[in-house]
Amino acid sequence: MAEAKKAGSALFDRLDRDKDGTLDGRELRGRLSAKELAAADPDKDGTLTKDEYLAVVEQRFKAADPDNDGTLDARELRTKAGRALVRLLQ
Ligand SMILES: [Ca+2]
Ligand SMILES: [Ca+2]
Ligand SMILES: [Ca+2]
Repeated sequence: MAEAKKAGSALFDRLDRDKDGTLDGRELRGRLSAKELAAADPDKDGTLTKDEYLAVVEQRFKAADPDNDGTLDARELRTKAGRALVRLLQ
């Protein structure tokens, strides 16, 4: 989980091309659908702060980790939830 968040944090900085501290739909480049973006954006400003983005990473990580041991093994990464997390981190 710590690694997933570190990767998410580094990716966030890379995707935030205008360095305003948020990601808009364009900067996310298809990583989240419009619907997923809306669900991840509680303040409804159409952009994700790093906290909002990492909350999605955490949510997907938990969904992909049914045995709750805080790590994802190869099998867990191949599940639908695991692949959804990987999509978000690359
Ligand atoms: Ca930005
Ligand atoms: Ca927001
Ligand atoms: Ca696990």
